[in-house]
Amino acid sequence: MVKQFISNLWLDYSVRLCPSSSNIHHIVGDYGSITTDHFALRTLNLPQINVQSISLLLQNIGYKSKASYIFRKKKLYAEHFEHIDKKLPKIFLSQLNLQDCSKSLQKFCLDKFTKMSFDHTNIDFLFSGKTWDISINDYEKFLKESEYAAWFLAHGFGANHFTISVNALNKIKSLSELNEILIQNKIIMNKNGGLIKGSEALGLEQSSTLADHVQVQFSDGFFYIPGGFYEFSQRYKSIDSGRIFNGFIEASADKIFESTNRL
Ligand code: OOG
Ligand code: NI
Repeated sequence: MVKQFISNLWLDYSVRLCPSSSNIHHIVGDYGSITTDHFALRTLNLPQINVQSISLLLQNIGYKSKASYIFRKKKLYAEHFEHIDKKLPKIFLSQLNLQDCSKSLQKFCLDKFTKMSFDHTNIDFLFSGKTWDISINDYEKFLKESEYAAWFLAHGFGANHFTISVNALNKIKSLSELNEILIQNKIIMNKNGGLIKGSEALGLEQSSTLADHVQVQFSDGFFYIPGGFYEFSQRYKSIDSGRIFNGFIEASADKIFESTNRL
């Protein structure tokens, strides 16, 4: 059940949001086995679809919420989830706090979502894409206010990134070594906040590609906009506990979000 969900989510992400993921697998696969550290989901804090209601679905497949994160400037709230089977990927689930957004964005979302019904017995809605319509003008308008809002309203439900664990690549010693390989292969990386976000002392180093530009159907035609990206992470043992750090770092995550910014 949980494995089926993850493989369906991957299929949607790799086809619809991040077609370059197959090239990345081709490159990175030469250096060890590809293991997912985590993937990320985005949503809005409306009662039917907020972090709290999605977490119930995740609980049903064995995930537990482990920590929460706040991004004041971006108006986001997030939690990360871990599965009882530690081999399964962690999940980073965030929501846009609509109450902090403009009246016009609030109204647009309320009009679209309050009349929609989501089948909460079926976790498949987490990769159902966009079941509403939006014009390119509204997309551009909301993009000025919140890149996150525009991304979610254009793409809907699906993983915005998967993350390859550098720890699981037996032929790679460090994230910077992997970054070099990716850059040599002409992969375009997100340099906001530096190529590598975080540090060994913090327990986590991360880097990511810039999102692929993918074709999306708007109510008035097809347009290319940023879709999904790929992330790479290296986790370290904490000096205090001697255990590997499994959480996320707000300052780093803040920059990872920007991997879907338009160039
Ligand atoms: C999530 C960004 C944060 C991380 O690993 O810190 C994140 C997103 O872009 O939706 O995934
Ligand atoms: Ni991530």
